[in-house]
Amino acid sequence: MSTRFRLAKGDQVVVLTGAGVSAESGVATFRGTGGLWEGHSLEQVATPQGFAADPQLVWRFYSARRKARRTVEPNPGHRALVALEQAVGEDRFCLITQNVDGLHTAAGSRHVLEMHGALRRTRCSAANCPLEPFEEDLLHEDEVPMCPRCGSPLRPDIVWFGESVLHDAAIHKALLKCRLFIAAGTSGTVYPANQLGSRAKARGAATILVNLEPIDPPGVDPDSEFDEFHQGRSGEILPGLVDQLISNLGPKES
Ligand code: BJW
Repeated sequence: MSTRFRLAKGDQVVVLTGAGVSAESGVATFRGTGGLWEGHSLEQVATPQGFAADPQLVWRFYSARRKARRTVEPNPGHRALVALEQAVGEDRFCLITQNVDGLHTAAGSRHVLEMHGALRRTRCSAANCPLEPFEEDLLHEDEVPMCPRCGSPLRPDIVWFGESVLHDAAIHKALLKCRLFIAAGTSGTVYPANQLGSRAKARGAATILVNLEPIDPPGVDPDSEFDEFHQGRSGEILPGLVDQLISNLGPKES
């Protein structure tokens, strides 16, 4: 399926990605059969209360994710988004990702906002501790690491339910002048990421959804925030979509 949208030079493009974009790299998605939540209670592993109750269980969950991350590589979907950024320019492109796997940066994307944190970072669980989040790839399967500054348990630098997402101000700024918004590989179940499409649309952006399953698609759901739906695997759809956008890139609008 081709897109009816055309970009002009200078247009601001915002892309939101979710777990589906990393699925073809071999990273499990969250919901549904075989998803990361299967066999885990999300209250136990993805809330600050779950961490307070059993930090070792949470570290075991994220250590398994860190270990799995070591063996995966970016896929054609990630690489297509690198090409799109290079074509429109880093200053006109913003890639907002809910993914914590770092695969967009590994692929070569530069303007990336990881709104749900990063698997490769650890931070102190105490709110007022001066320790900065730091990068590490250690597994903590059998011990809970402690903060060298205040002695509180260290935790993965991941945004759990009930916590504020990262880069809120930068996300807001990117949406202000957005002309094209593409959401890819996300179930749209988690706030506030699931509001970004309608926020972009309210600012006049054209909106495209790329997803394996239909999520309130345009034409079926009259209230859909998306103007266009491309159903399929992002690793197969995004390269073609990006090719079209790049080859039809028009002159700067006056
Ligand atoms: C493919 C594909 C392929 C597959 N190609 N597609 C009541 C109480 C407390 C809070 C709330 C509440 N009601 C609402 C809230 C707010 C809450 C929320 O949204 N909850 C809902 C679930 C009900 N949100 C928050 O708490 C957020 N903070 C916040 O709102 O702060 C203000 C606030 C605080 C308190 C109260 C109210 C407001 C923070 C959200 C943090 C989310 N964190 C997680 C887990 C940690 C990360 C980790 O461990 O890795 O982030 S949740 C999990 O879901 C993860 C993901 O980033 C996120 C989104 O999932 P995603 O990416 O969409 O994946 P899936 O699996 O759902 O979907 C994959 C899709 O891909 C599917 O559709 C497939 O079809 C598709 N697909 N293969 C293309 N090859």
